[in-house]
Amino acid sequence: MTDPASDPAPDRAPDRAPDRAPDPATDAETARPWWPPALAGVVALGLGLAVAEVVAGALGRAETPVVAVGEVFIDHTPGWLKDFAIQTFGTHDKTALLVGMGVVLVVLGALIGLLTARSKGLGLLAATVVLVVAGLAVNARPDTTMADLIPTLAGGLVALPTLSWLVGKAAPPAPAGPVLPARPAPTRRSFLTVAGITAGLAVVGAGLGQVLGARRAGVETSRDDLAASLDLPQATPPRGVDLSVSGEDPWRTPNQHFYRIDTALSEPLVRAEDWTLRVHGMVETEVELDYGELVAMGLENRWLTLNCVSNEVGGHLIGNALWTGVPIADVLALAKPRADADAVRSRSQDGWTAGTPLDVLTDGRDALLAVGMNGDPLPLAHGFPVRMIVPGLYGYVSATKWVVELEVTRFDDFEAYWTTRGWAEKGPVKVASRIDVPKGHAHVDAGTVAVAGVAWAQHRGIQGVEVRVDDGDWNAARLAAVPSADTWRQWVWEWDAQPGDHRLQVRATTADGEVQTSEQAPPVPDGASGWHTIDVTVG
Ligand SMILES: Nc1nc2c(c(=O)[nH]1)N[C@H]1C(S)=C(S)[C@@H](COP(=O)(O)O)O[C@H]1N2
Ligand SMILES: [Mo]
Repeated sequence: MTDPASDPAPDRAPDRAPDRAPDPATDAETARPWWPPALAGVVALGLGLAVAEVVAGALGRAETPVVAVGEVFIDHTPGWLKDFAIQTFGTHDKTALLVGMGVVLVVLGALIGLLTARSKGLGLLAATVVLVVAGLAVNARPDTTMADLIPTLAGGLVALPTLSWLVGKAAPPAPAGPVLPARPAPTRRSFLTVAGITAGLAVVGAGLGQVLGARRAGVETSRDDLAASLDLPQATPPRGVDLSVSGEDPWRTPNQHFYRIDTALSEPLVRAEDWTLRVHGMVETEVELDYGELVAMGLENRWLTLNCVSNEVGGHLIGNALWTGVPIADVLALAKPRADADAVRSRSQDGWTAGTPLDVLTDGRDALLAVGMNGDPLPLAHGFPVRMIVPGLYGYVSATKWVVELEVTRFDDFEAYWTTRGWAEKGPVKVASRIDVPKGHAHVDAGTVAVAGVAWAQHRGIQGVEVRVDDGDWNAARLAAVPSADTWRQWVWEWDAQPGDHRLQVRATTADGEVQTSEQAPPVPDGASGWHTIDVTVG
């Protein structure tokens, strides 16, 4: 394969059993297991990626090759695949993507290792192509500069020589001709080398954890300081909102149980001290606020229910919390939107955008730039330090997390993140209801059975919920109290359950008289509809 002079194999010839006739063909196969070069490729790639992570951590950059490729993948995922991922993995869709990327990386590393063993030139070329693709992915992310390429380059600078060296150890060049005996399999030495490298990798990985941890810790500290200084309220639910039917979700969703949906593979890490909000576009005066200035405008506390347009009928991509924040209308008023504007394009620190009707933000409803959630500063995953929350609109058109920019504009002049991917430009919440108790396909005892759940039509409110059994008459459920029209509302109906298989259905009516439609629609393009229906067995 390469220069035979570099092969020290002849020295080893005496090790060989003297009675065995040299057979280079079979020796080449038995003496060289396929896996050492493959493992070498995986280790080299892994080391390169680890180095990139560490360098990114040290530089305070979020765009590592893995994150960038993952995020580019997310941004280019067709709608149907995103829906499939959310349906299949729910809020674990990111874990699924990372596991999938891990598998692809292992296979890629192995293939590059094997290729390098066959031809060093081709192998290194393939590795370089991977590096360039990673660099292009980083470059494709919004707001990246040349400096964001440093982690990827550093990873490549380590991975390429490691690949060449490790594969050389794992698969030494073949003997030059049939007269030379094949050298014995270098399994022990290469194994030790690989093991050593892997151990080194583990150390690097631990270092990586430390560095990234430190950066995250800076943001966590910023958050802890605010927990002490912001004077957030106790998030005690008002009286009468919880019917406390066993098996039902609590009316107030604890932060750690609040669903999470976003396109960020690594949470944007923004310290409150570094945060600013720019309000610009079709305004009389551009405004820029820092965190202290925002909070000084006056904090309000509002119970608001947030849900995702991707939620299926009966789904759980919905939560209710006490949000603390400043009315968006107050901030917009500082900038004075021009009369011909009709939209606000909000932008997150990682470049995600939402388009919200300007009239919705200024019609007096409790649309907030929120800093607190259930009495705590916003959790990192829910948009620390500041996010938007607008009662009555799905999250994808209104609930921008890690928000840093409000651009007053016109719907005719832009498209927001999900609008370019087949979702509706406007996303008012559809009236919906869900049966939580009993569970679908449950077996329950005959007699009185509490059928219970929630209904929502944020900003319009729920005035009635009805349940029916086996296409029979509709029965009015008892409704819990609510502090405003902006939250979901619990309901319960006592069912005199007779033995047999039964079908339960629920529908809600809004305070302004709209009865929830039976017409089934999928989440795309503007939210699911239809009655939640479950089958239970009584006996
Ligand atoms: N920066 C950013 N904000 C975002 C998103 C996102 O991908 N990036 N997703 C939106 C969507 S689709 C929803 S449903 C809500 C979810 O908010 P949560 O994760 O706090 O529940 O956030 C919205 N805000
Ligand atoms: Mo969403």
